[in-house]
Amino acid sequence: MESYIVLVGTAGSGKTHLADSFGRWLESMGYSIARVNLDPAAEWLPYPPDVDVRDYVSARNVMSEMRLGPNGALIASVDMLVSHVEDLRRDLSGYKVDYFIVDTPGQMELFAFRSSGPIVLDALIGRSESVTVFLVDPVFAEKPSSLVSALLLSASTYLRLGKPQVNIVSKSDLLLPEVLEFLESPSGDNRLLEELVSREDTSDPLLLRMAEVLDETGYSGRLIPVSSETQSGFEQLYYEIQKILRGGEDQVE
Ligand SMILES: Nc1nc2c(ncn2[C@@H]2O[C@H](COP(=O)(O)OP(=O)(O)OP(=O)(O)O)[C@@H](O)[C@H]2O)c(=O)[nH]1
Ligand SMILES: [Mg+2]
Repeated sequence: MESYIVLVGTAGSGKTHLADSFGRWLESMGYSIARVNLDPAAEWLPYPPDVDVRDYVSARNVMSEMRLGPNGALIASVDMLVSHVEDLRRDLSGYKVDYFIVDTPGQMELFAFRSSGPIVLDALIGRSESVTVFLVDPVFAEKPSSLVSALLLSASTYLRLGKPQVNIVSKSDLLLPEVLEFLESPSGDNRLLEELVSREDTSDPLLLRMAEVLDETGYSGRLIPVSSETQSGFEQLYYEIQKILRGGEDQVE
């Protein structure tokens, strides 16, 4: 049965390039994939989407027809997608593939945090298995305090979408060596808190407590550095996806 890999992250975090590059990597490993563009505002995509919401709703048209700004048009477009769920399901059913890779809108707060985004996503996924891949932009990985904020956003996305989630730091080819080293280090008990205290002079009780909570819950423990440019980290990403979807079978060494 096919599985859905849903790419979510802040604007410009690299979702679209990951859909392209990770899709190509999966194909090179012998899996069949189809790419789904769920972004009604996408202007240009590096991959030809197999299923494309812009066949039904285009944010650009909504913007001029309804005289809305870009954010209002995206909100209206995602709302309008709800009435095209059956069309999209029919399009998806034309593909018998191992994985559907779903590229989502850049303004994630207008997608994941409003009601229609998760409704559309759930309707498309149906009873299939799915995993959310949350992309942390490398800009948010430079400082431990920024990483705390990024992981809280990830956790809040997880609570909104309600699907098992893998967290990655995208564009890892741009990461400073010390940041990469931290991400690749074995996860200790107080990993993020220790990094925060050793690298930043902070006594903000909320920040320290949040770092502690992320450590206690294990949420700070698995953050895979991944690059769509070099395809580095793809094996580990695939391994984590498999662990969720199939309980660890079919792993790439
Ligand atoms: N160096 C480097 N740049 C990347 C990588 N992935 C994406 N980028 C660049 O980051 C920018 C944003 O990438 P996109 O894939 O469009 O990001 P997105 O999350 O789909 O963006 P929106 O849909 O507009 O929110 C582009 O300039 C990409 O070339 C990567 O792995 N390495
Ligand atoms: Mg995109």
